[in-house]
Amino acid sequence: KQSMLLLADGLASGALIARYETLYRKHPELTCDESCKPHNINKNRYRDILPYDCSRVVLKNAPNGDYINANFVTMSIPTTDTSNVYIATQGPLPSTAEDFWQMILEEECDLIVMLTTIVERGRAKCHKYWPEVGEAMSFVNVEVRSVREETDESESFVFRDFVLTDKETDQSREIRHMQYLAWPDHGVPDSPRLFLLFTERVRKARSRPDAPVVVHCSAGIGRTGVLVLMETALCLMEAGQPVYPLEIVRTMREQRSMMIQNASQYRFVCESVHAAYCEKKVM
Ligand code: PTR
Ligand code: PTR
Repeated sequence: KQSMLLLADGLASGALIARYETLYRKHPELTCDESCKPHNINKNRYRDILPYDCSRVVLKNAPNGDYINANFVTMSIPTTDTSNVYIATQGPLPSTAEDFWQMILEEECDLIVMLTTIVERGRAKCHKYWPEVGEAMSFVNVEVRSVREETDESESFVFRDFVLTDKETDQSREIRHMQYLAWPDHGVPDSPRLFLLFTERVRKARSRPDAPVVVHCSAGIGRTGVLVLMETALCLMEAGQPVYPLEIVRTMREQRSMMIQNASQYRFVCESVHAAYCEKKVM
């Protein structure tokens, strides 16, 4: 409750945003050396958005080397004995879609959250790394089949089901894909209500807390950071723990640089947290 009063005050006075602006966008001591090696450099969608070496996802058995622009982000929820694990990553490029699926295979992910569209304002933001319903995409180690696709009644989200097959063992499993449509990069979602609804659906779709949920947008920092902060705040509230959004951003940025791209995204998510609190009064 105390932390919610602070949050409301900070939003009203602007102090919250001022403090956000003082945070390091990138941890000064953490290196990103792997991402800049000559054989990896073209695997980055943006030259200025690179994963820290210490938390990067290292591929084990990929045909194209062990590098992908992705970081593990672990958010622990005090007193509950659980941590939510995410893999925050960029929107795959045509040349890295295979690495993306290899990562999902190796890390045993069963949920992908996509917060971008394929094209925004005429620019390519993400490669369409999945097949049409009824079709399959095949790589060296994996095959992906799309079995279902549905748009929700608000036309803001698309939900898909894929079947991923490990070609070596011939074992298959289902992957859920949840896409948020109306959320341009550098911007905020159309409405806190829809965003909250989407975040809650993501939470329900999590199979186990320790199975990493893959979250990506175009660069994998701005919108991805907003979603991770929101889910973390909801879990903290449910556990009756205080929510200090700035601390959450700091923790995220120790694991992937620049998470939550700008002050308007930070303001939006703080307002959404406050709105969720007022709706539930769970603390
Ligand atoms: N990188 C600059 C920024 O952060 O503002 C410029 C920039 C802005 C780059 C928008 C790309 C942007 O998105 P789009 O590719 O959709 O224009
Ligand atoms: N160089 C790009 C820029 O600053 O515009 C990188 C970038 C692109 C950063 C998109 C963030 C972006 O948003 P998101 O992480 O939400 O896809």
